[in-house]
Amino acid sequence: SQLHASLTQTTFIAVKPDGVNRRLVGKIIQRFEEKGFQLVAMKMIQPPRELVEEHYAEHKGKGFYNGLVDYLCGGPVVAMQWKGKGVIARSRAMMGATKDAAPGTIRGDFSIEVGRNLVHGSDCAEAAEREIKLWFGEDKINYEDACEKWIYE
Ligand code: ABT
Ligand code: MG
Repeated sequence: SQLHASLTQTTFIAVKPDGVNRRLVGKIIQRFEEKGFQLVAMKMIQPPRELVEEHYAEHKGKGFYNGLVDYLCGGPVVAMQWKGKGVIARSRAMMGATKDAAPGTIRGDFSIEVGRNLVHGSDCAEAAEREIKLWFGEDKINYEDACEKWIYE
């Protein structure tokens, strides 16, 4: 919504194991950087099954749940926090829809199947808070965004 579009937020974005194995990490990160969002935390991990089960708890019991968990813990994941105005909704738009993502979006340009969709992004503020806690713990990472200071001596 318009209200959230002007609000500075932090969201959880992850490049899933297919993205890492297909050498798409740099390209995916580049899209968010070029948009103007700020990368504030990043780590590569092989997520334990319990973490992934918790991450997708809302889908527990659904037909695709076990395959979904296998997929996300089947390889390394690049877990990130991105900050910016309206970043939660805007990054979801940049990723593309869950099914049949439009060309021009990350999923629309680089993925074919719903279960190999390369990238995750929190779908609301509550999810962002929950997922950041789950993947990063309580530690708050925050640095001053001072681009010019790091270009000019
Ligand atoms: P995630 O970023 O993985 O959460 O994807 P997204 O939010 O776009 O989609 P949701 B609805 O959260 O689905 C989670 C994953 O479950 C898979 N899925 C979903 C299916 O395989 N079949 C389905 O019918 C639905 C609704 C795809 C999603 N991501 N992956 N992998
Ligand atoms: Mg989701």
